[in-house]
Amino acid sequence: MERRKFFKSVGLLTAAAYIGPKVFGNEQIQVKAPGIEGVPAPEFPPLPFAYDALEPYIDARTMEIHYDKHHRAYYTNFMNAVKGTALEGKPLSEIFSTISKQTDAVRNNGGGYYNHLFFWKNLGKGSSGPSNDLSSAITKSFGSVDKFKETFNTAAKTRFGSGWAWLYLGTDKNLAVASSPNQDNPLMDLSPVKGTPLLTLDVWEHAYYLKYQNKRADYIDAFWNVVNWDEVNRRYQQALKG
Ligand code: MN3
Repeated sequence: MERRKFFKSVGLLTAAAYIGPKVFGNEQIQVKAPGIEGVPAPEFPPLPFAYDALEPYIDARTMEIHYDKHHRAYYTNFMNAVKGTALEGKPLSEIFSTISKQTDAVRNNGGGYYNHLFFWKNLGKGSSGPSNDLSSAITKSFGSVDKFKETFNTAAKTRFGSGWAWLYLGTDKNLAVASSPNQDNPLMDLSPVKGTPLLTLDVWEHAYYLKYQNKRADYIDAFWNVVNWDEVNRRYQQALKG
């Protein structure tokens, strides 16, 4: 089974369920559902592709440091921040819905843990593009798919300092684009933009500096070559039901 289809069939709702190991070609990886929509995984979840899978658009060295150092630190610090508290074992969506009452450690590291899990899953090569349903919704909200990309690019380019760009389904069931500072996201109660995230891009310098240095715009343009639209389409269908 092709890996993307495998992940799709596994779904994300069985948060801590152990599924692996599975062999994909020559590559053996431990597969666990990553807890994006459930409780935090008991172990740091695997990257769903090899470090060099997104070359040349996102280089292997950046992916390795980004996943194994930055993301892992958010995971570890988040797990330590909730250990022994009422938040331990709670679904991330529930924690985010009361994040204004939590510590900075929970907000920053919980956001960092979740946002990167979410980001990895919307990266990959070989998907064809938005589904007919998603294309129609994009056209309704932005005028066209190209205009949507321009809007998203502007949000990503103009986020001052560190943060994320998002396509999300708003509470009015319309698509919208926004950026968030630091490790905030549209699931957080204190976020000025609220909704169900569908696609994200990390615009922290650690996400692109080794290859692109100060040229954030070039990294943003390259990103469109490695969007896993199959995952974005799946999230859209799921968000409509939610
Ligand atoms: Mn990052």
